[in-house]
Amino acid sequence: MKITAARVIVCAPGRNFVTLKIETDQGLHGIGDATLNGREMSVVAYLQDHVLPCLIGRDAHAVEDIWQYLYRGAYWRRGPVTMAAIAAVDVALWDLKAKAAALPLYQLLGGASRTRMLCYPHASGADLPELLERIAALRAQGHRAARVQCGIPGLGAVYGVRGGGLNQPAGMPAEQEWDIGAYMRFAPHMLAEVRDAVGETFELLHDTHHRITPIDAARLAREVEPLHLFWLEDLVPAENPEVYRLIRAASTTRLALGEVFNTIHDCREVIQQQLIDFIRASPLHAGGITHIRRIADFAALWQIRTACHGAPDMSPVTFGASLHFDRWVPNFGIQEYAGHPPETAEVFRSDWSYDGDGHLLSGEAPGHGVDIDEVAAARFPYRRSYLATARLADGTAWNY
Ligand code: KDG
Ligand code: MG
Repeated sequence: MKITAARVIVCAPGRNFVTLKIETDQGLHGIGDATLNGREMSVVAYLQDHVLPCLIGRDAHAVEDIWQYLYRGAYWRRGPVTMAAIAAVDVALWDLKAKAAALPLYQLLGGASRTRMLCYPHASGADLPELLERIAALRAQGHRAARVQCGIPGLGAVYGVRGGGLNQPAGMPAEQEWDIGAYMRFAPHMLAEVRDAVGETFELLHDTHHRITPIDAARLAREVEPLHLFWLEDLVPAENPEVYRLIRAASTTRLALGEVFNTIHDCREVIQQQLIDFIRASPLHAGGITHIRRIADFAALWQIRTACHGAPDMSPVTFGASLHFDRWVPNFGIQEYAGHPPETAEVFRSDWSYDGDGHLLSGEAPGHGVDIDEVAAARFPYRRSYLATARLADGTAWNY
């Protein structure tokens, strides 16, 4: 099965998505996602200018060899742009291989390890009553877990709360004020109130989005320990993984990390030193199915579980591919299920489903089960947009 054509489709049905479509001489096509939120066009250029010309004429079944060729052959390894581009090719080729075999992708990975996948949607509120209402609505839909984020008294828009600044269209990136002290005073109280309202059996997750310091992170993890959270995510950036030792030593609150990791090398130290409990690497930003399998197997040695990043800024293609990975991976933990804007479904057709009981089903169609309608995609042209940015009250640039 030879690759005859490969092209990039950029569209914005609700938000920007970059999709790679690979066609073959067998009349089959495969789809991959190359969306890098706020930096979309850099991956488009990487693919169009440097990767796609090297794909034409290659054997589409040679998934591993093409991965190695793109990774080693570039000389300049790793990084979000490179790895998202390689991921798009890899996921499209796995899609093709599974379609050629007329099997759902999880069967090619080794078959199902489970029938359904525990998932967590997002719940947020400008204040606690609104957050509790939102959690109640999710519970009414059968959900058993939720990521809970809340507006912080004294601060304006914050990460994770609806209207909190994700992807401002065009113009300059929005700037939001951040205050570690205000967060540290409010977060333990907010999480305690939520735990009190939902009881012990509903799973609570919370994302700090890299915004506090190691010692504050250690304190937060210790203070919320009695609440038995499913996890605290991204307490501090992990460019220097050593800082997680301090947090780990302070408490037994479970920790999740890794949505911004690109390769197994980013994950190595936090896994090998047992500094986390869940690895958030996804088949988009960490080099496709071929590479996250390696990360998951490595994590399994330390009994660390997977939790694929499933934010709205990753296309339904990544979500479909993640669910097939989740269906197979022995050390599965949970799948993020943040959903997409309604227009997204006009462009992408997906065969996964929600079972009404807190779990996702991966679907049985050949491939990863997601396809793009290019005519519909053309109705939603790309618009430059950014994540918001954060500054402390004195003007210091901070982590968004
Ligand atoms: O582009 C950034 C988002 O993917 C990120 O903010 C989402 O932290 C996130 C999460 O846990 O879904
Ligand atoms: Mg996160």
